[in-house]
Amino acid sequence: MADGYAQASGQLAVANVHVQPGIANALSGILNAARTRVPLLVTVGQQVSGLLATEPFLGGDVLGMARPLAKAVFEPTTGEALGHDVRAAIDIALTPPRGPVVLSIPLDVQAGSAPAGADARDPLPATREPAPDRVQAAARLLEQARSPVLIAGDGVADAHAVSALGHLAERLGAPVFGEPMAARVALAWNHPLWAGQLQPFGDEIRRALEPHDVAFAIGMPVFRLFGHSPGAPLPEGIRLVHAEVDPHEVGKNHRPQVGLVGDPGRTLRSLLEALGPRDAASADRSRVVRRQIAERRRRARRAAVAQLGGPGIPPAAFASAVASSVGPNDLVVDEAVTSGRALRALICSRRPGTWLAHRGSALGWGLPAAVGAAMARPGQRVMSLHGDGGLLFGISALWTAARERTPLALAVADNRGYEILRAGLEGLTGSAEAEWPGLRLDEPELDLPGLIRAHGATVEQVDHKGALGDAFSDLWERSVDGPAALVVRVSGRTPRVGHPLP
Ligand SMILES: Cc1ncc(C[n+]2csc(CCOP(=O)(O)OP(=O)(O)O)c2C)c(N)n1
Ligand SMILES: [Mg+2]
Repeated sequence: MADGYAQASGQLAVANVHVQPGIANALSGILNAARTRVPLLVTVGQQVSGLLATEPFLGGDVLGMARPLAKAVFEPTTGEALGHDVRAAIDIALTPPRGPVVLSIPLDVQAGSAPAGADARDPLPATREPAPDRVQAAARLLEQARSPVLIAGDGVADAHAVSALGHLAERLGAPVFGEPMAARVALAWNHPLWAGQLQPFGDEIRRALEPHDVAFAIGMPVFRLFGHSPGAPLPEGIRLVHAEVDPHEVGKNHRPQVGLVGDPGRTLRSLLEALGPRDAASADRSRVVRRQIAERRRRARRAAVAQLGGPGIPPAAFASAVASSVGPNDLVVDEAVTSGRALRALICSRRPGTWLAHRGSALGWGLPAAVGAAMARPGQRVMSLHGDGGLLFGISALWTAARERTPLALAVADNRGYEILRAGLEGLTGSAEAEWPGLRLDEPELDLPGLIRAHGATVEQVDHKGALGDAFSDLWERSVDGPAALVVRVSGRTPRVGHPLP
């Protein structure tokens, strides 16, 4: 919930959890926040310092548990140290690359006198400029490119640099791909140079980049992959410019021709300055690229529309109903896993601030994040998209939304199982027909409407295509002053994911 609140407000959010069991429970949320670079302060109670050596109930090595995931961890032993550590924790969480910081506070420190002068100061500004000679080198490479391509990560939206990215794409006449598993919108999905999101598999990335001779990746790791695939993600001979705020990422997986460490907004502005006005070659290229992208979008849309038929409510029909019911200003928080896959092709066009997605991979992020986002943006309608499996990991957030009367529309794609795992096993084994144990949620069948109702939300269920449009309008109407849910009984399988192991 704090994660969604921080993402939707653009500010630090604070979550407080109960001693060692609380941090154990919070680790998946800390993992999600770390992967999406969400600024969180997680405070956790700790046993009385003097008891810790005796391994008491509820206390222990809280920092050791959080250290591999959190950006930093603190456990002050005095009131003065507490004041210092709170300030340091907030600064670290908010300094790009942002992330969760854990502050464990022993009970005796909590009960001691309040630290003096603990007011937080303004966070450190993200003003880091990339080195000017590197900017010049990157500009030369991009200028001489026959066919440049841009790949934009979540860091672009984090740095409020989306329009600068659009200017660079126009300046170069280059298509813009989104990084795999992006959580944010790096360029409006209906921008004529937006080429769509890369898939998190090396061979699919390579195929997308193959026509190009220079790739400029900004605000992202190059690349965070989901699974094995044959060959490397970068085509042979392509030259890479990698711009990132985190120096650890530059050259970690692929050595760039030019590495730029700095704030993505400043990097883009410096590059645009170094490049100067657009030349005729870029303008020509831009026309060709726009045509190619428009044609590719038409093809993707046709392919998605072809999946709307068939018995029951296929996953694409769920996505299509969402695409039709969501307005340009509504915020979509997407953990629909397989059932949301066709959304982009079905023109649910999104611009920055209207879409958040699951990047951390610890299930159960979506519903709580949507509740937090709705609290942070009281004037904006929020729709949470969920699979039935993931819903079970975070359903208690619905009770909080009911209690706080948080307006929220929850659309659950109920395929009665963990479809992504079946599709992934099909990818690994090549077998579509195998029945894998433990992937179905239908024996006994879960009473999802009952479960939702028990948490204080209104709920309807829909199981035929013809009723979808009205059901989604009704969902928005029911969600005006509290949480409302629609359970969509989705049928049929989704395409395989991934490849067999070598
Ligand atoms: C905490 C956690 N446990 C297990 C997983 C593995 N996992 C990823 S997706 C998924 C199934 C999701 O099911 P559902 O939300 O119904 O979406 P569907 O795949 O059916 O579209 C599972 C179990 C995970 N990502 N996180
Ligand atoms: Mg499911």
